Amino acid sequence: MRADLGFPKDFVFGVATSAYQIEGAAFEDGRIPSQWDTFSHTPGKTYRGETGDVACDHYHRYREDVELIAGLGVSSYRFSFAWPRVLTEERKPNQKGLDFYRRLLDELDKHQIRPAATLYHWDLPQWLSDRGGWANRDTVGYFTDYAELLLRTFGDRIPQWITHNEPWCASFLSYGIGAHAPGHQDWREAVMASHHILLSHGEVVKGYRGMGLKGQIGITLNLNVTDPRTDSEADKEAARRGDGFQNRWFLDPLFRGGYPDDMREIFRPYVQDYRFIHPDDEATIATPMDFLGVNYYNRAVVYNHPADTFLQMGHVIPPAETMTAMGWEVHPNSLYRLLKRVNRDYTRLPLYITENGAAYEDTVDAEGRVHDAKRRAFVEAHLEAARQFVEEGGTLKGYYLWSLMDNFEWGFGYSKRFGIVYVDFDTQQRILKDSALWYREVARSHRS
Ligand code: IFM
Repeated sequence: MRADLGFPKDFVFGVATSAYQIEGAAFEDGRIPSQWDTFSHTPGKTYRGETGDVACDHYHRYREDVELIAGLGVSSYRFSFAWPRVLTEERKPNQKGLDFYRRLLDELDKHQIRPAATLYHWDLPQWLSDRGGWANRDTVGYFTDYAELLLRTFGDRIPQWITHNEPWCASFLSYGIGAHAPGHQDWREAVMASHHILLSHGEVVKGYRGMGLKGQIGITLNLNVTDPRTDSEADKEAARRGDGFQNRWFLDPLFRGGYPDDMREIFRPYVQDYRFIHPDDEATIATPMDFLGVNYYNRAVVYNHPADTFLQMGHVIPPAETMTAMGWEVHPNSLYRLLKRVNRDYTRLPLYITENGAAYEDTVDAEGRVHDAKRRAFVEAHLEAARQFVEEGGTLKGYYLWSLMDNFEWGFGYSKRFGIVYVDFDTQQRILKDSALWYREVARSHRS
């Protein structure tokens, strides 16, 4: 087995999770409801009505889980804080919730695992969702208060902070497409939400600087490569719209000081006017940060499709043999292309792949093993693409595999397994899949 993949010695290998997907204990120790509790408990919203009430029961099993992480030999762990766990509805700190994260950080310290913390991975407190959620500008202020509490409490012991995970999902998928909480289908709300999320990112970066903390702060975007189906001008234009929707709408304000004009025009019929973008907002969003987190799963191949009323764009369905269980095309070379593009067109800041991984149908065999050869091949090919990028002078500094363990995959409930550790959701038993055994070799030989 070729274990040392040849990354520079300071390259970070990690694993990633998020609070609502693994913690469970949804009603314990003062945690208040989030929009995902409400959404998952609403009939028809998630696969078989599954919820994150128990999930991986990580809230009670964090010690064992940190041991699992340590055993993998990775040097860093990316997790998210649950906003509804650490602040009450009266916006008072919830000590029991904070204590949980303190204990988690203690365990990570004990094993010398560097924490990378995401402030927001979609579990907006329900009471804020009731007031319009991210479509309401007031949420920006509530978010900065929440961030300040965590930065004051843990700022000196967490070296890497991610303000938001995947603003595209938290806005467009949640308020426009409606597949994620709060499940609205209103493009005005969606565009407003995207703006308020980015604005809140900028405000928190400013706050972080003001606190004089020594670590790094950035944001994680879910980016892709959008290819046209043919060389026709019409398909290329469709790909440009797809790219604007997925990538440029977020990258341009963060790194070029403003939203792209073509996308502003495309959204204009829905938003009516852009009065919700105040004069200084774009400057705030572009507040310099320390790194960019990139979540990469697949590329999109699109074509011009006038019947589609939103972007006049259709998606080509990839051949079945190239798909993961999510129906996403396996395309490692597009990770390389994406990183190249980010370095070339946007920034030479350090980049981290904050998520990459795959869902496949896993089964436990008679010996209690999970032979997930496809997942291992997926990760290996993507790491190879990443390594090529680094070798050519790219600014990539780390790779976080999504995910440490099988968990609540949002609308898909527990039906999609992304973990390198198998979770039996009846018994909460954890089993290292073959991909975990391989990743362990990679991480260990990198460290030694
Ligand atoms: O599980 C999600 C995660 O919460 C955000 N990024 C994509 C993953 C797989 O769908």
